[in-house]
Amino acid sequence: MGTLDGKIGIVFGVANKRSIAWAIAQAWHKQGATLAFTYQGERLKENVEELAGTFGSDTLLMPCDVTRDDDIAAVFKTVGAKFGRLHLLLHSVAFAPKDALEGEFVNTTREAYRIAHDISAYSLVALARGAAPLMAEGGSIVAMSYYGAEKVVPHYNVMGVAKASLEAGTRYLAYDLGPKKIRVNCISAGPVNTLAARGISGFSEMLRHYEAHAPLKRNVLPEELGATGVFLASDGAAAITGQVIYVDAGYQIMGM
Ligand code: NAD
Ligand code: 0WE
Repeated sequence: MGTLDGKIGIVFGVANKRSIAWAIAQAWHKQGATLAFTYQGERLKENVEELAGTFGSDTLLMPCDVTRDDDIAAVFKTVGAKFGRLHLLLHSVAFAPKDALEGEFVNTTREAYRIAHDISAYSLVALARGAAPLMAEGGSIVAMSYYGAEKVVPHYNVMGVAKASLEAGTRYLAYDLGPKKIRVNCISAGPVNTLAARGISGFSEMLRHYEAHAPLKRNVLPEELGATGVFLASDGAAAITGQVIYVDAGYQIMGM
């Protein structure tokens, strides 16, 4: 007996076993959800195949570069053909060109700004629009955000501006899709050691900073993001939409 028995979901953003998307997918699966996965490109296909394969050899797996409208259309066409409906969608995708995360925000190029917003923020709108017609029984859309959306985190730069757009987009989508009983929320996670975090200089210092300053005096665990993902997907969260839920060991409440 799982909280998500009978639910069908799709997961965007698994790159490897450390991905936040994989932690949430595992938690959804444990609660009984049937899941489909997408991967960004051939480079990641094998990884995702191996992980998704642990849920059964007939797990639906599709390529999807979220900057490509035809990829997105093909994904929802295939989900529609295989399942005919959808209840859950996880957006766990972000990218900004490396240079934009190293120098000063004031030097962000038009192109880096465009790319960061296209991949990290606009994609939620495109995916929600593709999913909505399949969510005829209602649904839950969950996206991953970070504190740099609301306060300055040095070097997070254009990603912080893109996450602010993702969070505002979540509220406008929640308004549009609410009448269809589709909820849209963000999980704002504390730092987690993933592929996207690894390349960041000073990342281990950031983990130590959270340990020292967060009320819980520790970092967040991937399985705790999974548990919050299950809650937001479940009927327990039936009246929660348009929100940003902090899963950050309490760091966000601090003023100093
Ligand atoms: P990750 O590298 O495992 O996941 C990022 C994913 O984005 C990858 O699967 C990658 O393939 C995908 N992606 C990038 N460009 C894409 C494109 N054009 N089309 C399709 N997919 C694309 O790293 P992660 O830390 O698990 O990141 C997942 C989400 O969590 C991101 O939104 C990130 O901003 C957010 N987040 C991460 C942390 C952290 O500290 N790791 C904290 C808070 C929020
Ligand atoms: O959202 C993120 C990281 C997203 C990300 C990571 C990369 C690294 C490789 C987006 N684009 C790229 N581009 C690359 O070329 N996080 C919340 C993790 C993160 O990234 C930071 C952080 C934290 C936390 C960057 C600077 C400061 C803090």
